[in-house]
Amino acid sequence: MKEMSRLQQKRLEYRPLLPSVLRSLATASLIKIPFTPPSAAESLKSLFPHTWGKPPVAFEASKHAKIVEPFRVGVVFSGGQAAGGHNVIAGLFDALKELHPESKLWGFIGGPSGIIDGKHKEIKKQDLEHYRNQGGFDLIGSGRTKIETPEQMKKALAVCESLKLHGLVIIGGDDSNTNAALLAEYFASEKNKTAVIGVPKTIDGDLRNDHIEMSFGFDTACKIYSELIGNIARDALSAKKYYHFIRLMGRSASHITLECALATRPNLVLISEEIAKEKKSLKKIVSDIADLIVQRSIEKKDYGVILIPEGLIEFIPEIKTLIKELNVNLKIDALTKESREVFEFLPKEIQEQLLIDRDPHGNVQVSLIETEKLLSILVAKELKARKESYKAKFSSITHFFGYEGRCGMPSNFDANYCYALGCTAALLIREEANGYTACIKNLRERIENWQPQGTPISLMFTFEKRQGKDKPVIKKYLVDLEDRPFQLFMKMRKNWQLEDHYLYPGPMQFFGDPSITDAIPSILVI
Ligand code: FBP
Repeated sequence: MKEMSRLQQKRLEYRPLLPSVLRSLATASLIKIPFTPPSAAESLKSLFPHTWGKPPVAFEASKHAKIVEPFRVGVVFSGGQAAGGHNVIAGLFDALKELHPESKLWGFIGGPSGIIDGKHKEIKKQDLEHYRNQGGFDLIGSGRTKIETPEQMKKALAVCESLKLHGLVIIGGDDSNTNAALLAEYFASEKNKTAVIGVPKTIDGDLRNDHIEMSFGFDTACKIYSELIGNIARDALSAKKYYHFIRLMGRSASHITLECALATRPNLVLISEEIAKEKKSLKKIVSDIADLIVQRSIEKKDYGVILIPEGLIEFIPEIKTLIKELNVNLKIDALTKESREVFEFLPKEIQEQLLIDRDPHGNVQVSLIETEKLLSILVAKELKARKESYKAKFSSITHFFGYEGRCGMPSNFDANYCYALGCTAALLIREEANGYTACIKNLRERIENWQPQGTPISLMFTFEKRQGKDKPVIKKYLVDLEDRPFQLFMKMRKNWQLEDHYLYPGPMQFFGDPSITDAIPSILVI
């Protein structure tokens, strides 16, 4: 037996709560949901001739048990880790066994490249013994390879055929679910019977639409970051000498930052989507932060907490243009006059990050840019320039919270949600629902009322220009400035600036008062 902490052992005993319809899988029967085809229906029909036109489906308890043969299923993690992944596999495994005890499940190793290269292992009951309700993806690992090219699809097909798979479950974000739809279409065009099923995963919370209420992992990540932010706020309030600049993960959208802001009430919170809407320049952001620091100093408060979303840099108009230009040509000499000025305004270490850190396509790796350092350096400079009006000592500490939150033990919400997603994926395989994403609706309600559904992935598509071509994609859901969570934040934030209203959420709880242990993300509740 692997050594485990006491809490790990205790969590192994947790039995995820199930929506009532998933309590007897054999009798869960499929119902079709009427739908309105999206505006791009005609183009989608021609791109997905074999999989287009199917309706969303739901499951309801019936009196009749469906008799099935044993299932053979493959499962893969795609992309960044998110808490609860192992529970998707546990739910899938248990459901397949419940549907037929001789069913088998294989895990593809190291992400989608495991499918292409045929690297897999059978997952048995004892393999899951140490992984139920635990964080991480390490049972089978994950990766960022995409199954896109005709050669990759051909290889994936050959591997699925050799394993005689009835289903292939791809646990991933918007891009992975998009690729799942392309793979589903390819399999169908080759008359292969493997049903490709997506499962919505990403801590970023940007895989949300009319069909997907929330991606898994978001809740746990936000609870972990919020604990840390609360602890830092309390330290700031106690020591009264530091400004903490905290960057929070979330490649593009600011959902994590907004959720953590509502949970902890820092003094200042930047929301990328608002900055883009207001076309705020970097200089203006810096000067606004400096204004706040000066005002707080008058109140004898030379400390504070500032939250910065990871994606911010790409939402600042002039930096976006600079990055675009650097992606085309790495040379500073090739920059336009405006971008050159912006580049020169940046601190040396950020200039270096822009020039050195490149992804495999040669693009600037925006998520590696230390925006929290960028802002703290520029704010220090700005305050120095204001020495007539600002006499205090500005001391700052920078933090980046990212990997800390992706593999924590899943919250009760994520543990239950992921297990239900795994069971739903098994039901979709039983129904041969090729090209569907497993979804759970009514997440705001009591778990027994959660509604397992399947949505054709192509129904979530819109077209976006990618590398000059129109591509079907699942649109990333950014923070909606008109929506209630942002509106509520907007109403409260003024008070947080000068008065300190910090909240200390404390560590995530697994035992005790259900209003704490079973709390769901506030952006889902509001
Ligand atoms: P996914 O979209 O694959 O879920 O990953 C999201 C994320 O955690 C982002 O928040 C972050 O910017 C990125 O992954 C980090 O990627 P990597 O794990 O490759 O460093």
